[in-house]
Amino acid sequence: SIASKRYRTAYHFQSPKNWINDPCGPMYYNGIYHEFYQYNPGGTIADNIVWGHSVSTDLINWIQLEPAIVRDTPYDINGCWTGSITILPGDQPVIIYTGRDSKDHQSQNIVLPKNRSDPYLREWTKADNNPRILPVGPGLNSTEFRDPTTGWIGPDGLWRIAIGAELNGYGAALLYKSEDFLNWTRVDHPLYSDNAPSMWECPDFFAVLPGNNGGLDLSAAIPKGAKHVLKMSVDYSDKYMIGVYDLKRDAFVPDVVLDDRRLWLRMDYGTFYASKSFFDSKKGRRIIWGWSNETDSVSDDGVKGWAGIHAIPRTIWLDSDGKQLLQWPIDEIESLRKDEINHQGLELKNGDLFEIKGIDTLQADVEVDFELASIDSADPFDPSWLFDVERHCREAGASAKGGIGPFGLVVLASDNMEEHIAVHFRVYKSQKSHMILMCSDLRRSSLRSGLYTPAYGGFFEFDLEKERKISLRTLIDRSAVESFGGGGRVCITSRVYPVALADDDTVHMYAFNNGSTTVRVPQLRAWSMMTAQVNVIQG
Ligand code: DQQ
Repeated sequence: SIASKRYRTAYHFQSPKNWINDPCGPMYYNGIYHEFYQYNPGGTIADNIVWGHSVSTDLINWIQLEPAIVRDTPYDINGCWTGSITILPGDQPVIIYTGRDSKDHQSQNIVLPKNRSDPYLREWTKADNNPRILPVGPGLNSTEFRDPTTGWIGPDGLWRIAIGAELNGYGAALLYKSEDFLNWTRVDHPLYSDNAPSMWECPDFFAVLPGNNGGLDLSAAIPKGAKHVLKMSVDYSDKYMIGVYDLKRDAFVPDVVLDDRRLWLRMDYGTFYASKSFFDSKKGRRIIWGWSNETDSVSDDGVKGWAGIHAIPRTIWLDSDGKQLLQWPIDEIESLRKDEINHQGLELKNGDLFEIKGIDTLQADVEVDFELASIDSADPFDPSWLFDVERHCREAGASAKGGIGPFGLVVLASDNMEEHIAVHFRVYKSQKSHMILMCSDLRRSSLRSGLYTPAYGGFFEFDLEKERKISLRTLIDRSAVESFGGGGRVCITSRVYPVALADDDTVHMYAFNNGSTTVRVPQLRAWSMMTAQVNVIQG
């Protein structure tokens, strides 16, 4: 159908058809990037999952290969679920993934490339003596035991991995040790666990340096001053903690422990789940991939013939104050830019709507700085908003009149504005400094019904005395709108299905300000984005 073609993203990672979810085992090996992913080869629903496999030289254009791991043994007959890749000494890549048997019991299994001299590593072989790790031992639930991490070497020279689990009913990243990556023993305590009911899916554990966007390889020596990050997928979102890896206790110790999971930091405040990072030895950076689910209906997905994309790979690092992660689309994505437009010295007064013309509004990259002449009229911040930021985005919507803001972008807007998405900021004065609210409001994104259209939002702290400019970058790719606020402090991935887009009507893009304080835009740059070769079926 026409709709299926127009909603299909042009430069995000996806499969030509069928269902995909979690990224699994991203890796750079012998000059090639590999992306593996949860994939249903037979349909657009989450079922019959195998490991899809694609390769790339630039993380933008991809070639889809045959699935790397399929359901052909009793321990994974019900699904080859999420896992990771570790490159062992001697350049030996090894996959560890979760097999799900006919009774939904989960186990961890090892897979090796059949022929390491095949540049694409097309074929993979399951170890004979799988499963390697069974859900046995005190406190475990055999149906909530999955998603092993990339391995790292501990102080005793042994390999470690963490496995997502429910431990005595609480969310946990279990810790396992091994000498040879084949035989594993469970450490008597988890790497870290929650003190409230949950199951942690897809844990990710990695090291970062404050204020340094170079990445660290977890299997190499970790420099002094580095911090560790533990990410878990829980409550439909990817949350993380920053802390230290206490080598004596062999445990992760967060800098801040918050009992209420609503207050935990988030990788992304929109549709973004099951993310996984890897160390890119080609460019010395850490890259994170996340899954962005469709937010239309299951039957829409059937009509489209595909479901699920991966967010644009992002470089991820730690802010200089060590308090939160920053994320930014990998530089490679800029190679798709064309038709640059550039506006300087714009002034947005209360009620102004400035149309951004001259680029493809369906496939675009926009970078804009908002500069505040005065910060006196910022409304006071109420910390209770942090418990439900989406609710606050609904109340303090783009048309509300605040002291400073809302200001931002309106994208994928129909002629009469009946459909539009507002990505905007609002500035509040808090005790210490300023708190910036960033929203991606999807409530008017489509005239269609049956879509999930929340007003996503997150807060970040900002020193407005020091830096008067708040930056926004938004990548628009048909049904995906991915925004990065304050240099990557808050990221929001949104999925949208405007009727105007399906009908091939003209859609518009604007910068706007509805706050009482005038906002200057020292620079606004925007580009059309070319279509990448993403897993295109070779003719
Ligand atoms: N998806 C996988 C599981 C994982 C979940 C199954 C997270 O291994 O826990 O497709 O999205």
